[in-house]
Amino acid sequence: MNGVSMSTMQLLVVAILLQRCFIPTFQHPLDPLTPSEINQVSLIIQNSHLGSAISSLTFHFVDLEEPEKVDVLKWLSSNEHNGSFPHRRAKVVVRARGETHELIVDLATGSIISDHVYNGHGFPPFTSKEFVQASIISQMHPEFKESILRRQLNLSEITCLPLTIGWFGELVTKRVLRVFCFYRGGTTNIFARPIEGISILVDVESNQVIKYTDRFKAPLPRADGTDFWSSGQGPNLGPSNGTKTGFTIKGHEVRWANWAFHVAFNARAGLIISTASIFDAGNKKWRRVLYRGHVSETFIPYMDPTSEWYFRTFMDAGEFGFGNSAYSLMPLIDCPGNAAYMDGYLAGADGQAQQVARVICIFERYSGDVAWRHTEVGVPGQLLKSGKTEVSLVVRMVATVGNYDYILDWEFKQSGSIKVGVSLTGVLEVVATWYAHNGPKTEDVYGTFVADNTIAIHHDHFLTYYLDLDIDGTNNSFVRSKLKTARAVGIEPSTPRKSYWTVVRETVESEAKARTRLGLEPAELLIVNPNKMTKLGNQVGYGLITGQPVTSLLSDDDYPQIRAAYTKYQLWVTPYDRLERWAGGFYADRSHGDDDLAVWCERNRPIANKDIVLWYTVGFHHVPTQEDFPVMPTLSGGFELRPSNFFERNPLIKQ
Ligand SMILES: *[C@@H]1O[C@H](CO)[C@@H](O)[C@H](O)[C@H]1NC(C)=O
Ligand SMILES: *[C@@H]1O[C@H](CO)[C@@H](O)[C@H](O)[C@H]1NC(C)=O
Ligand SMILES: *[C@@H]1O[C@H](CO)[C@@H](O)[C@H](O)[C@H]1NC(C)=O
Ligand SMILES: *[C@@H]1O[C@H](CO)[C@@H](O)[C@H](O)[C@H]1NC(C)=O
Ligand SMILES: [Cu+2]
Repeated sequence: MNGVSMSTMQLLVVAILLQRCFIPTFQHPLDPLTPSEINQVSLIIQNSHLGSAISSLTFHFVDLEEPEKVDVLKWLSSNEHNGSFPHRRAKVVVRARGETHELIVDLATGSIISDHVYNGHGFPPFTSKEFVQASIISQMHPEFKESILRRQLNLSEITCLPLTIGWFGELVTKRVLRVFCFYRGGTTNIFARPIEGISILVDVESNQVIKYTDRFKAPLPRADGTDFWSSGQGPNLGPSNGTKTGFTIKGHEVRWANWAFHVAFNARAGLIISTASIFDAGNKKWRRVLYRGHVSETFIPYMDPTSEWYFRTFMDAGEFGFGNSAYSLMPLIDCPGNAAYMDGYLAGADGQAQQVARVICIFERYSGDVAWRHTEVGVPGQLLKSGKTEVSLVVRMVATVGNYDYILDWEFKQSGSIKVGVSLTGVLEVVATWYAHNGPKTEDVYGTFVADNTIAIHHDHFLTYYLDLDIDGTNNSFVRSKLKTARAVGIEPSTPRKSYWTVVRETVESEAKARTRLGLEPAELLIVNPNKMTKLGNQVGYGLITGQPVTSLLSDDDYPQIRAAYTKYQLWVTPYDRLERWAGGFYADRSHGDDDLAVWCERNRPIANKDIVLWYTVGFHHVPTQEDFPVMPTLSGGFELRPSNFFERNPLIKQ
């Protein structure tokens, strides 16, 4: 080989290596931390004074410390993005020597710029290592082994699951998990076969069983008929690989049709949509719509008040993490053949970056629906028909928190609408009972018989969304337009009508007045830019089209309700505060409800012509049915953000 071909060869090798070693880097101020940034953060903390107690240093939360909104907007609007790039900092929560440290780490200087010990109520999310440990400790506990042998069950067929326990007025709270066990014995649907009566309390800090109870025995539900795995739903049964994609993804930025937005992923919220803008073909301008949107908190209270169940009042996003609970999507089942995928990165308990491949998918949806249509019969001699088929862009993630799967969709439409979808599927939490099936004597059960000796417990799902809308700019107002019945009096010439309805617009001045219980009276809920009008003199805005008006039915003095007080209203509006993002408070595990949306709102801050945030809760009261067993067909809900006098006319009609 001569010298020239050697160097060509070397170039080739370098090119291949570069491709293999491709490391994602950030290019947008809201890009999630890259794996190398996560590892850098971990190293900085390990090397600090906190690292000296290395055996007890655990990482509970590692995320981008959000730059100031003004800095992000300045950078985005600077020509060619040549302004100064907002700082790259990480917000980190670690536990060390029994204390919770909140740290801000600056990545440019490689230093910890603040270290604050959190002494308030509640704890950071558990690490997956802690969940695994709690389960192992329980299964090795001698009294547990005895209980299993007494029940004549095989110890190798047990799966134990640790559950968060909420707060019920205790003065001193510890980081503990309550562990419950299930029997596989011929099924993969572990949730279908609870071993009743046994409850194990594990202290997560000392790694010990601190309370063991074996209160009673109940029949073990049958294994047959519970499996959903064997029904052969392997991959590749979906529709064939279809259409070419009409969108582009550059880093985390997505462009499609008239939309441009940013997609991020973190441990707590999972999927995050940021800086969504729409191109207005009418005036050839990009216009801002949504600064940030994501799931903020969830609340899933079960309605069995007995001692093995009363505490099951989960706040999944804060206690477990929706991003922590996200797994790689299944092509052609979770997302269609024309989907593109994005990977996500999380920090493990040791602070090291872990990849979740294909955690988010993005695809064009050809729903078969009609975007608009009309048949005109009024033009003499002609039958005019026209319309447009609906094609939208969907961004999707799935969080599997234990038994339940939440399919989270953000659907962008060319009409300017953003539809947010939540679909529930997965496996129900059931209790085993002596009753074989429903009958006159079974009035004391707290759910629905879904199989022999098996009751699926009543419960709710509340998913509260954080929606920082910035309609055509940062300062917005919340307008509640009530539809009021008016009497048809004083109209000349007189009318035979007695009544009609009219719209009474009210700009809501303060956050306490903005709290809304839907469904009591008809109202239009609008976020407007009070400083912008259409040419026709209407205030530019977006409407919130809500789903089912579901609020929590628990009494206000019930502990879980105190922790999730915000679920008494579906809608809240607060002034933007960078620190107010998690509706149930950042420290959700064992929280006392003293740092949540309802408490922030007590300050009753002004919200008119301010940077404001909408909090909307998608709720489901779930009375289980037999069809939900052994695995539940999806049940969907959601809401829509729809332009309201935002455009001068229907943006689907080319001008
Ligand atoms: C960015 O570019 C614009 C023109 O393209 C220039 O006027 C401005 O000074 C630049 N800003 C910086 C910070 O370089
Ligand atoms: C217990 O379960 C294990 C694993 O499934 C199996 O190998 C073993 O034979 C079982 N033992 C008994 C006594 O059935
Ligand atoms: C779909 O087809 C294209 C072109 O035939 C191919 O490049 C792509 O890998 C296929 N995708 C999947 C998910 O099979
Ligand atoms: C936007 O709101 C801020 C305070 O929240 C205020 O200082 C500013 O004047 C407002 N801007 C406009 C254009 O009204
Ligand atoms: Cu449910």
